[in-house]
Amino acid sequence: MTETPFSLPPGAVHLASGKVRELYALPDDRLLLVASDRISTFDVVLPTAIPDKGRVLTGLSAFWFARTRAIVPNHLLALRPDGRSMECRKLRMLPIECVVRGYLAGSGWKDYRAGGAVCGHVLPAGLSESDRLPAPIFTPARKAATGHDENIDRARAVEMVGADLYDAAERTAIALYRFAADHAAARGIIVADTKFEFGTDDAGTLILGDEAITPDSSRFWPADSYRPGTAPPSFDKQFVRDYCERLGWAKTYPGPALPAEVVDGTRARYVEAFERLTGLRFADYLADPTIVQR
Ligand code: Q0Q
Repeated sequence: MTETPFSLPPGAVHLASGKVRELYALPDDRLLLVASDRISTFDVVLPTAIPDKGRVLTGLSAFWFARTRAIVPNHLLALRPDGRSMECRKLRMLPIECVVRGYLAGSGWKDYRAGGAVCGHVLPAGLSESDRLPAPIFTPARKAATGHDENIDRARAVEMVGADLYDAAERTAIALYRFAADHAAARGIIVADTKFEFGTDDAGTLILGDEAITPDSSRFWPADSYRPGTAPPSFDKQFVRDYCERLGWAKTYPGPALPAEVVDGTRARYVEAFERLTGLRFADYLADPTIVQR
C-alpha cells in the first residue's frame, strides 16, 4: 500500500531521512518533522506501510508535549492539519540518546547479564528479563550512524555534553518517564523504557526535542499480559514480529511484505494505544489534530 502523499509547506528543504521519519528545514530557523507510515522491525524497514501509524505517533508526541511543559519546555511550535507533521524549533541537539529504563529489557538486559550493571548503574543480583527495576535509571547512549547505539556511563557522557547538561538531562528525563509511565500504567500500558532527545536553545536552556513517549521511541507492553522473567509481547509490533517469525525470515534486508490481516491488526493496535493513552477517539484526532493539545 503506498502512502497518501502529504503536502509540504512552502520553502521546505529535505534535510534528513530516518527509518520511518523525514526532517525538513523551514524558513525562520524552523524544522518540519514528518512521521511516515513505514514500520521497522529488527532494524529493517518493511516494504508494507501501516496506514495512520505516523499520525498516531505524532498525535501521541503532541499529547505528551502539551502535558509536560511544567517539567521541560519542548520544541513543538505547531501540529499541522495532516496530523503526521510537526513544525518545531531548531535546537542544538545533544549527541546522546537519553534513555530511561523502568524495566530490564533489550540492551539493558544484555548489559546486565554481562556485568550486573547498565551504564554504570549496578543493579541487584538475580534479576530476570523484563523485571521492574527498583527505580527508573538514566542510561545514555552514543548515537550510532548505523546499527545499534552504544550504551555509555556517566563519565563518558559528561565528556560529551558536560556535567551540568548531563545532570539536567538525567533529572528531566526521569521526571518525564515517571509522569508518562504512571499515566500509561493507569490505562493498562507499561512503558518499560523510552528514549528522549534533548537540545538547547540560544540561551542554553534544555529543550525536549524529537518525538515523545511513542511506541517507536519506547517499549510499550500490555499490562494484562506482563509476567516478570518472560519477554513480554510488544503492544504495537507483536503481530508483525509473530508473522515474520512464522515466515522464518532471517531478519535481514529485505523484509517481507505484510498481509492485510497483519496490517489491519497492527493499525488497530496503534489506534488502541492512542485512544487508551489520550482518552480521545482517533477519528476525532484525524478531524482536528489540535484536540490532543487541549
Ligand atoms: C533533529 N533529528 C531526528 C531525525 C531524521 C528526525 C535532528 N528540534 C530539532 C530536531 C528535532 N527533533 C533536530 N535537530 C534540530 N532541532 C531531529 C533524529 C532524523 C529524520 C527525522 N535529527
